[in-house]
Amino acid sequence: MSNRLNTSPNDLRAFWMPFTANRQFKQNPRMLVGAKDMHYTTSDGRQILDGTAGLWCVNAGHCRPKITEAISQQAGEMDYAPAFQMGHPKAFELANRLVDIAPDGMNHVLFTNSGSESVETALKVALAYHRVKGDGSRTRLIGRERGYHGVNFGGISVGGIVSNRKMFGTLLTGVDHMPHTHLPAQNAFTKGQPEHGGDLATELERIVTLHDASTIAAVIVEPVAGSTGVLIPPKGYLKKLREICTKHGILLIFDEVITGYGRLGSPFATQHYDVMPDMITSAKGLTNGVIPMGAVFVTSEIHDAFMQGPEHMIEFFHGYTYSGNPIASAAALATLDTYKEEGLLTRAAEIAPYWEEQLHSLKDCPHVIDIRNTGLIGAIELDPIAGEPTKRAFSAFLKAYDDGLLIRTTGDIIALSPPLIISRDQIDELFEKLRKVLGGVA
Ligand code: PXG
Repeated sequence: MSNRLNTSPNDLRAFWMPFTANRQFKQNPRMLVGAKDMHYTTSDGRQILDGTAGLWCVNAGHCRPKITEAISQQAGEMDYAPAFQMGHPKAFELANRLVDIAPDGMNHVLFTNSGSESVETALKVALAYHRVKGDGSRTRLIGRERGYHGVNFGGISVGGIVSNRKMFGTLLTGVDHMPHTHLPAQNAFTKGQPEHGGDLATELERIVTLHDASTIAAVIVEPVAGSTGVLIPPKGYLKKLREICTKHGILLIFDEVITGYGRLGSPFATQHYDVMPDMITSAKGLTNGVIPMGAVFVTSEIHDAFMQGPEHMIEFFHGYTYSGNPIASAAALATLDTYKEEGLLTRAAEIAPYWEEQLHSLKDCPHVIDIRNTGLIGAIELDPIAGEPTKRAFSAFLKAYDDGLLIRTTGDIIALSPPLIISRDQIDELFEKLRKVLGGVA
């Protein structure tokens, strides 16, 4: 006997979809069945221009041959190897290749399977680091309002998106939050880094004074906050955070799940903003989104602090069945090859001025109250419909999909983050379509 609610093969009820209005979706599903380079193909045979690199992850564009081949070859050669107390060459090769593109000083990598797991891993490394250094009273973690650090308990605790937190009880204890940096009254329509808000970093001093530095393990922020609707760091803000953390012996974690692997025109935002954290969390673009994988970068100082005690002992009691999985490692190596061959880790820097100009040309479209950008990221904030927040942006999303363009929305903000291979003509096409969409939404 089947447990199925209905035996038809295309029954949509069994799959409880993530971060989706399930009932609305299932009434009128948007099904993607193919993808190549800058486009998806829908089940009704239409081409959709990918304005979001899937979910900020398909940085080299879709179905790139080298990555596809590497996966299929690895699947035939060795499908899986135990991740604990055993190794396989590709995971080591990948860690070395990642350290090569990472900021100087980020010399060690822990592998995970997602951005959420990278965040949990980094938070745990931070707590354990202080403890192995004999500073075990440093247990507090500091995040930021509107921050997104995935959906696991550590991540939602330090995160600051209310709807992701409010259903789940008391979360981790000993967490505090800095204020977000969204200051539309002062910064609306800024190109690149806003002038106002850098001094908000000093709020961290206030939090340190309140709790005392001796209780604080780490501060985690996204260099550019993505999911909350693209908040670019105000001038001087990240440097100031770094100074305060250094002064008080607090670890600084940059969550680069979105900004990593070329999104801003440098391999990492850390290099783009020239501010060095103690750890970097990453995922998404690491494998071009093709296979789940994340990586956490740590400095030698952190790594070496654990490498003590009897040599037969496990130094850090943490890891996943799939940490450094062979097929994921093969996919990531081929992704890094593709990025290198096509200069994609720096391409956003070349195309960003054109992107910025075209994006800001939508300033006069109906309902637009702010536009912001950095690298190959853009956001268009719409005036919400009175009493019906999120509805206007969501109808723009539906209309864009009908018109052959994939965008993301969060609240009443449209977020754009196309694959880094996008051409100028495709940028023109994207904004022409979006102009039409904005002209048509109520
Ligand atoms: N940290 C950051 C900064 C992220 O943006 C995660 C952690 C979690 O990654 P995983 O792989 O566990 O989902 C993210 C994920 C969007 C959107 O459209 C953003 C994310 C995921 C899905 C959609 O804003 N970011």
